[in-house]
Amino acid sequence: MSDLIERVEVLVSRPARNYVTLRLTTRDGIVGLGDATVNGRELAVASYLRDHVGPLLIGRDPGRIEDVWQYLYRGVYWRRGPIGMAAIGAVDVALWDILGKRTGQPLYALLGGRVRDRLATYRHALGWDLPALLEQVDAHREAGFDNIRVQTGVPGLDIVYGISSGPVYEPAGRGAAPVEETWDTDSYLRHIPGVLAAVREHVGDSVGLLHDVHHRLTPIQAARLGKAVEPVGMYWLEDVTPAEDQEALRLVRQHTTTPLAIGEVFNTVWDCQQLISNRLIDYIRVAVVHAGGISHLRKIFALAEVHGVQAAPHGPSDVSPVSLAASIHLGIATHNFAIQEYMGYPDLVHEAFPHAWHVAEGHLQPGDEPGLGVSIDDDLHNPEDYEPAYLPVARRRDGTLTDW
Ligand code: EZ4
Ligand code: CO
Repeated sequence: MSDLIERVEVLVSRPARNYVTLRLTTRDGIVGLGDATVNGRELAVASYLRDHVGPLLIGRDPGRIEDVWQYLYRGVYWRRGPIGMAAIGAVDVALWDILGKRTGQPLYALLGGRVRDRLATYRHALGWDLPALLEQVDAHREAGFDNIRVQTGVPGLDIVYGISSGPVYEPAGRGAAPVEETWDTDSYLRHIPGVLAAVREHVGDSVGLLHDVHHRLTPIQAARLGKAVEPVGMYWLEDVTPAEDQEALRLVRQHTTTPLAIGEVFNTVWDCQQLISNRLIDYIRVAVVHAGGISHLRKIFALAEVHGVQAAPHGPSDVSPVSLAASIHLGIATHNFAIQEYMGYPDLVHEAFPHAWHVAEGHLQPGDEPGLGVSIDDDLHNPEDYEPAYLPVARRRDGTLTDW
């Protein structure tokens, strides 16, 4: 049959930063793309795809999207985890892309059609001190964005998550080993409520303010922070405690009405089943690339919808324009989708993955090209460019390793 999968390619490349991209081609020449980038573990997922998944896809019907998902998930016996789920997610997205192109429909049309005219997004403002931070906040507001994530330096620390010396933040550092940062929770907790209050004072009431705590607090510290910032009226606090301890959020919840978001490191619905069904969070942050693709995210978001939890996927620069496209199509077609993070990309990334999705009036639009509406400029995906790059690690002042 002319529509079976004929070619499986895994591209490891570095257009400004490392990406792992899956390209499936059918016998009649339809191409589907998927993103399998796991920041700092790129070659592991590339091998998983090349050595173990690719050979199983050749000659398979790309229209059996759910069956392929179940085959790759249940058929492997060793389930879950970021590497396997990113690989399955890449295959799933590529199959949806093929279906869109075969039927001539943009992906959102196949996912049930638009439920909204435009998709809310938020941008990042970062500054070591308040004046630098407010400058970036103002720049985003002038560009038409109403929701802004604010991250800032902490007195006494030299490097802080989410901040860089230049205007563009890239979490992964090039080199053979992770950068080590020093972290001090007490200094952070003394400093951050005042910063968030000052930003609120500056922008007035109509701007959504978000802040990422990056898994660094104990439950009672997180509860204190949540209470302290209640007068600020935050859109959310993100990742206040280490993500694998689902019960931790119950304690936080009992103490504060500040909305809670978590989940960028989750890989399956089973990682957030309790959080969602017990209504311990307000926003679930799973990303298409890291939680099994469009098919699995739809299940997570459906469970969330039943329990009044909203979808708000992770969207840093290490989520490639391919996964971001998938997320935008899903967002425009999913009722309980609240907001899509959009950190932005260096220019070279936009050129390496020409895409129909775009920003219009401070919101995201999927565009109307068939499938994901993303292609690849092969000249900008050179395997020789790959360089090891790792996310940092953090230690407390006494040298103990802590969550980064
Ligand atoms: O640390 O993308 O909300 N965004 C984040 C990110 C993550 C990195 C991990 O690869 O927390 O910056
Ligand atoms: Co985050």
